[in-house]
Amino acid sequence: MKLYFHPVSTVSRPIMLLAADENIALDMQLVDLFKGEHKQPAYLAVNPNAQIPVLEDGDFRLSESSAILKYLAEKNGSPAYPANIKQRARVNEMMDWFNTGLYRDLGYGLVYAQAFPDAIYPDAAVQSATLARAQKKANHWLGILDKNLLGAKNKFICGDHLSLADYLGVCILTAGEVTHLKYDAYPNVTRWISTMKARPTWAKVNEGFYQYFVGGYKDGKFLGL
Ligand SMILES: N[C@@H](CCC(=O)N[C@@H](CS)C(=O)NCC(=O)O)C(=O)O
Repeated sequence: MKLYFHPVSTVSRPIMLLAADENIALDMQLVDLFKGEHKQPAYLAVNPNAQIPVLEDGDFRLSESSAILKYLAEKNGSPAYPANIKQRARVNEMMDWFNTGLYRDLGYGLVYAQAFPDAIYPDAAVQSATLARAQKKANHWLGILDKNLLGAKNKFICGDHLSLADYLGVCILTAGEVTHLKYDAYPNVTRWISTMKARPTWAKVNEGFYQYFVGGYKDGKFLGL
């Protein structure tokens, strides 16, 4: 199987973590986002959305990180995607929760809206009003993650066992490190991120993310939470 990816990509990293943890063999095909390779005709033929990740399994091609995670997990009989339909539905629920509300407001609304030049509104008043709105919503989601979803008891998002939702969620939250987000006000979130970062595969999988993405923004000044 081949994975079109980039090491800094928030939604490639969960797939790389799953593959590393479960020894899933992937032929890693780097698409150089920094050079605009994803917008060239050769890659548009693979994914007209001009986005990574994309998985190829023979002549079957799949985009969307959440769908790729589930496909790989099912194919591999992964314990991170339980077969029990209610447990599986809970994992699906949490993946959607991260990927829609929290990612939209925290990732796109607060982090990327400050980090990516083409996402910054030229009008300073518009920029600050949209950031303020995203900041408020991001805090709303983080409060729920901290108190209701993780709480003091849960080691992982769906309880005692690691699931696909942890891989996806932690990569979205750590994207916040690009604009220096601090989750100190959310102790259960902080604990859960530490648990995920302590996994043996974390450092190697995330090497490129810290070097090229987080490292590139270390001197910036950004609105936090
Ligand atoms: N919903 C898609 C989002 C994919 C996505 O946003 N990919 C980013 C990298 S993290 C990308 O390719 N960005 C390039 C661009 O949009 O120009 C997924 O989950 O796979």
